[in-house]
Amino acid sequence: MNQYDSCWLRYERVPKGRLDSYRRRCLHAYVAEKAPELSAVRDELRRALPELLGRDPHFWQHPPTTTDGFLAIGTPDDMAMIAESVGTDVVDDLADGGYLLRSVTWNGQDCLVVTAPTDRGLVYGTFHLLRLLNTHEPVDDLDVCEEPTYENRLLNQWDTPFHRSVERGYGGESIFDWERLPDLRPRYEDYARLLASIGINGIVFNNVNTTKPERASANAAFDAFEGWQLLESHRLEAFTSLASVFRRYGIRPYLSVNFAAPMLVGDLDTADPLDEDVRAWWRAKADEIYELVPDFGGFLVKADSEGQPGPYDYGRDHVDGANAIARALEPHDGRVWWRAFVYGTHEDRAVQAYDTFQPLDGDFADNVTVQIKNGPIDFQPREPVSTLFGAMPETDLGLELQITQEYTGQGVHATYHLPMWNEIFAFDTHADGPGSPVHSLFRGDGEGIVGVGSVGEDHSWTGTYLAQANLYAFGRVAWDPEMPAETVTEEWVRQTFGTDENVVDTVTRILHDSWEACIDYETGGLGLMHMMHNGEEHLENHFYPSPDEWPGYHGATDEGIGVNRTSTGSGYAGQYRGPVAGRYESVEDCPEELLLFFHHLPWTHELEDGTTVVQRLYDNCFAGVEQARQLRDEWQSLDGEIDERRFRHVAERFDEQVAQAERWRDVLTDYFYEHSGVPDEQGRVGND
Ligand code: BDP
Repeated sequence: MNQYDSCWLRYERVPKGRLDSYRRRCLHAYVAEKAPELSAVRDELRRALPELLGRDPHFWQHPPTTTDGFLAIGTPDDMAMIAESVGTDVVDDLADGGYLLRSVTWNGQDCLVVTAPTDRGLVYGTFHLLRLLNTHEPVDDLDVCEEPTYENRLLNQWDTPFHRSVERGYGGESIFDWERLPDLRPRYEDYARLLASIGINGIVFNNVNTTKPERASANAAFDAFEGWQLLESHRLEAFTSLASVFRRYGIRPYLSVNFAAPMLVGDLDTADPLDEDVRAWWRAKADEIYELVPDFGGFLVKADSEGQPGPYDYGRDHVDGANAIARALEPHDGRVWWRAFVYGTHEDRAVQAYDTFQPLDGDFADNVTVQIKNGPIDFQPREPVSTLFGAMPETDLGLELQITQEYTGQGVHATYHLPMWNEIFAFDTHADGPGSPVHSLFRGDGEGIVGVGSVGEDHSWTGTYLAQANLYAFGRVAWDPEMPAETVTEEWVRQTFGTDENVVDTVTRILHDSWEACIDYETGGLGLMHMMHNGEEHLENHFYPSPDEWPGYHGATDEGIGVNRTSTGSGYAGQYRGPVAGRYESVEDCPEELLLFFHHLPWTHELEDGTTVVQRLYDNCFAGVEQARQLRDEWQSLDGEIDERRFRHVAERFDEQVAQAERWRDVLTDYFYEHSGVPDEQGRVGND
């Protein structure tokens, strides 16, 4: 038995009602031979079917000649039965990753077919079928056709190699033991299974910070960024074993690299992207990697940001930097994911990414993707969407979301990110006129969705069991951003905690209400942000309230609060397309939940319903705590309905979350009172 949790891949005995139909179609199975992905499919069925069906299935070595029904998994080319019962054309038309599930009658017997044009699609199709069995859905009339919305669905693992730590990771130390490669741990395969089961098709194994930034040299939390070493030849050789684990699940391996690698790993005295020796170094390095790992996906680069080296060090720009590396990968079908998370000279950091990257539209090489965080600041509980979305039509773009809860309660709070992501995806950018939601972008070749990962050595993988839902939901939205939130969440709950309707409803409700609660007690709402402590200790950093530390982000003065990002302020609002810019520019039209992100307003400014800004902030802080208590009580109501281990673990974290929410409320409301001098109308603040 695993010493760690199975997350949503726990296979438990199916109840009687469904068992007959499942057994009829699945107790004989044939999985085509050939690709490594198909051996992974076979392994998964061997794990799952005996548990689900209470019987060992018979795996046929050849296409079955049985008179019983059977489960057939393969491409139409692999098996005549598949080609004849489903048809070759309909399968061939599917995108990479797409698949079909069908119940068919073959030789008078009830059978099931999982088919796809590619082996990766067969992996996804198998996991989809197992999800149906695991959640007791009917399969007698199955006709499922799925294709991923985005070509690239990538996980960014912020692990710091050789130190087993994970930057912004709250699930314990890293699961990856680089020192011991090529030796493998069972956990690697289980991680690959989890990722493949939700459609992830690429993983960047190491932190975007690949070297210790100068600025942080005295900061213990940033002690050891040495990911750049992964490009050393002996490390790359060891890396092949890890890559092969993920390959079986259709997941392409990637590495974060240091822009100065030609100097750090090689012995050049420059990393100038226009220098011929530098270009030759990257070419040789790429050739070496692809010789070892033919399906290598490419490099992720954080350049000229937070102490990481970059093209500016040589008077070059981001196009020069990205293209030089991309050219080396191009013959191998590799890609550079170049991050747009940069700082600059602007006092308002929100302005920077657009200002730096938008003018470069059209100049990046075909195999460069510019990877952009969802908002202009940094994974705050709520931000407006980045102004770069839809603003670089000639450039491949990637959307970066944070799965890990850096600013949303870390390994303690239940904060479900799916409602936030759905808000982002639904936002109308007006990039192509009205009706250009964020989810319609990132769909081209070379584009996609990226999630900053959350797993670690903890039994729960993610630090707290409920945070597994964020990883699950990320994979599902990266597959289909228009899937209703209830569908995604209920899928997760049913697989994770069972199909009891009360449990499903309660956990779903807890998750869906959790994000708004966090926004309220951590910010007061109205678009405020970044009032957290920036401590030395990893687990303190961005966890506790400390509104004094970064006044620039929320703009509190004795007169008012908020940051003027209109044309009379930093001008950030003007970076959006016309109608969006107009809405944000105007105090009257700006949506209330972002009001203070765009406007600096007097504390007593009246909102639409007549409440003053400061009163709304008080009210929200108190409401957030009430909501956190409510979430805790709802969880408590599940005592006895969920296994003791997970029940208690989450219950204890809810106790801490409530205490922490109260602390946030008290610190923030005191701070608002201190600056505004306006007491709370209900006598809760400033009336003593
Ligand atoms: C911030 C994190 C920091 C990351 C940085 C990044 O606090 O640890 O290195 O973003 O995205 O959110 O590069």
